[in-house]
Amino acid sequence: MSKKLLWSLLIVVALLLAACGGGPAGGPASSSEETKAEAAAPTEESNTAAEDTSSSEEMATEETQAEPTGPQLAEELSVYNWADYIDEDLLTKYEDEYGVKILYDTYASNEDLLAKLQAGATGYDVIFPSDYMVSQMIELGLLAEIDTNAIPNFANIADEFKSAPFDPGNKHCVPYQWGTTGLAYRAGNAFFDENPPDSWSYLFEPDLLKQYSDGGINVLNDQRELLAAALVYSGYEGNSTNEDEIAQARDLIVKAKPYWKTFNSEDYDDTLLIPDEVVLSHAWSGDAANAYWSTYDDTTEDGNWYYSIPKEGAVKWLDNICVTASSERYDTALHFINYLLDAENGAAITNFTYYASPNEAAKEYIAEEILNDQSIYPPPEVEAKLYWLTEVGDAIFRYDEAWTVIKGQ
Ligand code: N2P
Repeated sequence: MSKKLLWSLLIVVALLLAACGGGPAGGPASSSEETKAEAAAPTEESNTAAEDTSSSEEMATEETQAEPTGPQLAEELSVYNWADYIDEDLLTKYEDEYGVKILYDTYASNEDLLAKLQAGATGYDVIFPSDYMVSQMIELGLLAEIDTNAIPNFANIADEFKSAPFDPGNKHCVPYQWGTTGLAYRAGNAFFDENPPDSWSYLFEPDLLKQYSDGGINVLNDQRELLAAALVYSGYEGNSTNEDEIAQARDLIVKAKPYWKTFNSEDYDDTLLIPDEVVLSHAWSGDAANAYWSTYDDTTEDGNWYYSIPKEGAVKWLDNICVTASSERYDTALHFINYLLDAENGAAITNFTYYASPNEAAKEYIAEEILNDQSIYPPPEVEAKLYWLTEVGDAIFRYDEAWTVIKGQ
C-alpha cells in the first residue's frame, strides 16, 4: 500500500472514531484523535513542511487556535515519575490510542527529582512531586501554571484533595496518589510476634535493633522522611527547622545506621521484603501492601508483611501530577494528565501500586481488598496520628547537611 493511501485511510478511521464520541480519557478525546491524525499525517508527499509536525509550542498554539475542538498532540511526551508508581500498560495504551510516544523515566525521591530539574534538565514534561516539594518547586519557578478547566477528569477528584495548602486552587498540579509512611515488618518473626513494632524506636534504638538486625533492616533513601521519623521519635515536629533538633535527629540516625542493611526506596518491596531479605523496613503504605498481597496465602488468609503506623506519629503525603515550566508540550501534557485522571485509569493505577487514590470516580473500579485494607485507607484513629511534611524554607540546608553526614558515615 502506498504511504499516501495509508495516511488517507488513517485519517478516515480517525474521523470515524471522532464521530463516535469520547474515548476513555473523556473530554477532548474525540477531537484529539482527529487532530492526532492530522499531526501524524504529513509525509514527504504532503504539502505540510516536516517541521510543522514537530512538537514545538508555537505550532501547538497555532493549531489549537485553528482547531478549537481539541489540542494537537505532540509526537512524544516525557514523563518522569517515582519508581514503580504506575501500571506501565497504561502508558502503552496511551501510546496506542493517541499515537504519542511516552519517554518514561523514574526517580527515587523528591530531592532526586528537584536536583535533576535544578541541574537544568529541560526535557521532562510531566512530573509527580509530593506536597512539600510542590511548594518548593512553585517558589523556584519550576512548574507551569495549569488550567484545570482543560482537564475535564479533574471533576473525578474528591473535594478533600482539591486546592491543598501547598497549591491553592490547583494552579499548578492535580492529585495523583496518596499514602502514609510507617513500618513494614515480617509476620511470623518470633520477636515481632511478641513485640509488634508500634514505635519508631524499632528503627532507631540499638537495644531493640540488635535483637533482629541479623534478619536485615531497610530504611527509605529519603532525607525528609527519615529525618522526620527521627524528629518525631525525639519528641519534635517532623517539620522542625531548629538546628539543635535536626542535629539530634541526625545523631540518632547515625547511631542506628550500623544496624541497617540497606537504604532503598525504589524497589525494596520486590527485592527486599517479598524475598525475605529483611525483616523490618521503613516503608510507604502501598509498598507494604504490595508485599502483603503478593505473599497472600488463600489457605491461611494472610500475607507475610504487616504495616504499622508508629504511635509517635507518621507522615501522610499526597503526590501530584504537574507540568514543568520548561515543557514545550503543554497541551499534550494536559491531555495525558486528563487520561490519568479517568476513573478506570485511576483505578488501574491503584490496583497496581496499592496506594490510595484521590480519584472518587475510580472507587467503583478499585479492587475490594484494596478499598477494605486499613493499611492503605487508614481508619480515623490512625488518621489522627498523621501529619504532613511541609516546606521548611531556608532550613532545608540543615536537612541537606544532616543527610550528607548520614550517607557519608
Ligand atoms: C512508590 C513511590 C511512592 C511515593 N514506589 C511516595 N511519595
